[in-house]
This record gives sequence, structure tokens and C-alpha cells, in this order.
Amino acid sequence: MQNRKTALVTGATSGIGEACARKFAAGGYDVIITGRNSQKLEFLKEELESAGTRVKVLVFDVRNADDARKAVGSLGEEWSRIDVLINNAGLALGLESEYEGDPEDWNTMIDTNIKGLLTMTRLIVPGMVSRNEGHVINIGSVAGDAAYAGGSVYCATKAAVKVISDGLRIDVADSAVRVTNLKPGLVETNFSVIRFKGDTSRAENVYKGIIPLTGADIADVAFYAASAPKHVQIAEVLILATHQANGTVVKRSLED
Ligand code: NDP
Ligand code: 8X3
Repeated sequence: MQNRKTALVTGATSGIGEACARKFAAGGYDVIITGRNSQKLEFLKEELESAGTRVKVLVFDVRNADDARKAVGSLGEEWSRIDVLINNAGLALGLESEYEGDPEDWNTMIDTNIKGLLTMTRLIVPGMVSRNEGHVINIGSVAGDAAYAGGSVYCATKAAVKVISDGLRIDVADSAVRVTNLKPGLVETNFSVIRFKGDTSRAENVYKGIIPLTGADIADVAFYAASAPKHVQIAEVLILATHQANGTVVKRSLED
């Protein structure tokens, strides 16, 4: 039991988080899958367990620091040594200009993408530092590299993820804890459906004319980073679809 490793994934009910849970489970980790939708988490647990993985479900909203603390605090000795924390839960809401955006959407993005990530880091990294091992993988975004039209607050949250990752890397540099910021480009998940509040045809247009990344593509990179030799710290990775050059330049084929 001592040699087994544990990964905790936030937002494991969909997209990149779900793919990370599957990838780390397939790679021999025990997984703690967290999210708000208990039914989806239980389905995933059943599936992963039937393939031989040990799975723990924690249901909480990362915006609620008390609930997050209680959930993490409820982990018994068997589960409390977390080797890899994947701070994935996050979202974009809306694509309005900054002067027309909905402040409620801004609050939700800031509370989830920045404060939720910090809450989880604060709860889990002290154990890593005291054991002198562990790995934090933050899901940032190409959106954190530069603003795009209508995305300023989302982009700001992902720029914050980059700086928070860089700051944590400094703060743990005297330990063997590693910090990775993954910056995906266009990944076809539920992301755009959420951004456009259920408008699926608008969401589909985001990925038209290119072959977008999948959650599994990002999970592969996360797993690679976690599997690197102990002296290797993959600090940051920008992962783009082949016809995407940055956050704004995408060459779409006409026939698609
Ligand atoms: P999905 O919408 O498919 O998944 C988002 C996940 O985050 C869901 O499990 C969702 O749970 C969870 N989540 C959202 N809010 C909360 C919350 N308050 N508490 C707990 N869980 C929450 O999108 P992706 O998989 O694409 O997004 C995952 C991460 O990747 C996000 O941080 C996103 O910003 C980032 N990203 C996505 C890119 C893309 O193009 N798709 C590109 C770059 C980065 P629930 O089902 O309960 O809402
Ligand atoms: C998600 C990628 O370009 O849609 O972070 O903002 S993008």
C-alpha cells in the first residue's frame, strides 16, 4: 500500500478533469475525484473501480472554502497522502466586452478559477511540503498569455493561475515539491457550452474547421509531467491544436 500514489483531481465530472482521473487511474494511481455532481462522480468511481483502481469521491464546490476544508479533512489516513493535486475545476462565462459583462459571471470565474484553486493549494500543499514530495498541476490556459475580445476576466483568471503557479514554485523551491502550469488551447469539452450558457450551436462553432484537442490530450501531458524523473520539473506547457497558433490565431479549413 505504501508504494501506491494518490492523485486528487478537482472538477472530475467532465472534460479535462475526468480525462485526468481516467489517465492517472490507468497509470496506477489511486484517485480522489472531486466535484459538485455526486451522481457523475459515483458513475466514474464505479467505472474506475471495476478496472481495479481505488477511488474516493469528495463532493464539494471549490468556491466554498469551508466545504472544501471539511471534505479534505474527512480523508482518513489511507487517503490523506496526496502525491498529485490537479487543480482543474474552472470555467469561462460569457464573451461580452469588459464594459458590458455581467459582474455575477466575473465573480463566479474569479471565485472558481482563482480562489478555488488557492483554497485547494492551501489545504493540500502543506502535507506535500512536510513529506518533501508531491506535485501540483494547475490547469491554466493559453488565455492567460494575452487577452482576447470579450475574454478579459477569464483571461485574467488564467494569467493569475500562471502567476500563482510561479509563486508557489518559488515558495516550495527548497522542497522536492514540483509545480506545473498546463496551458491548453482549444479543447472540446463542456467548456464552451458552459461559457455560452447552454447554446450548443454557438459552442460547436468554437471548434469548427479545426481538429480540437481533447481532454485526454491534456491528461497525457499532465501524466507525463507527473511521471518525469524527480529531478525534472515541467514548469509550464502550452498545448495547442495544430492549426491554432495562440489565443487568437486559428486557421480553420473551409470544408469543415
Ligand atoms: P468542462 O466544463 O468540461 O469541465 C469543467 C469542470 O470543472 C467540471 O467538472 C465542472 O463541474 C468543474 N467545476 C466548475 N466549477 C466548479 C466549482 N465551483 N466547484 C467544483 N467543480 C467545478 O471544461 P474543461 O474540462 O474544458 O475545463 C477544465 C479546466 O480547463 C478549466 O479550468 C478550464 O478553464 C480549463 N481550460 C479549458 C480549455 C478548453 O478549451 N476547454 C482550455 C484551457 C483551459 P460541474 O459539472 O459541477 O460544473
Ligand atoms: C480555454 C481556451 O481560448 O477558449 O481556456 O479561452 S480559450
